[in-house]
Parts: sequence; structure tokens; C-alpha cells
Amino acid sequence: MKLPRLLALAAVAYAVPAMAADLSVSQSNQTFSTAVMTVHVGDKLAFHNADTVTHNITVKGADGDADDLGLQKPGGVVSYKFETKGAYRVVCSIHPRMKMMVTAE
Ligand SMILES: [Cu+2]
Repeated sequence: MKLPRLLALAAVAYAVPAMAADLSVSQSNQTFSTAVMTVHVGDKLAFHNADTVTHNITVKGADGDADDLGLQKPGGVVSYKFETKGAYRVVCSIHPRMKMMVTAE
């Protein structure tokens, strides 16, 4: 779904992410270090794989759009920028019990 993402980018450019920050979460024992998190629109969240297995994070927005961050080997870091307000579900497509919720405001 390319169009919603383009619209989201346009919205961010217009909204000006004045409080953008770099945040991080780690993954160990196939669990995210935080289950619930609130960020500001424009913030970038880094996921650090501290496990001995590969993860594959997918971020699902309230609009149903899903971003697959790709395979993440042990020691690897992937990141995601929250470009629109709303609730996001973060899951690992390899380990379904890995879940976290992020609210961008
Ligand atoms: Cu995983």
C-alpha cells in the first residue's frame, strides 16, 4: 500500500516534527523490553536484537498499513519512524507472541 505512506509523509512534512527524538527498545527472550510506549509524531524508534535468533518486525498502523522492517539477525538494529498520529501494533512475524503497542501523538 504505497499511497497511504506517501500521504503520511506529506502530513509529517506539513506538521513539523518539532520534538523528534531517537528512542530504543531491545528484544530478548523473544520479548520486547517495553510492551506499551508513547512517542511523538516524527520520533524514530530503534529495535535492538539482543536475542540469539532472527526477528522480523512488522509495524501495523491504525489505517491497516503494514511496514515490514525485514529480517533482523542477532545483534542487528532496525528502526521505524512514526509519521502519523495514532495507535500502532508492533509484532514479530516469526514469533507471534512478540507484541508491543505504540501510540504516536
Ligand atoms: Cu521474532
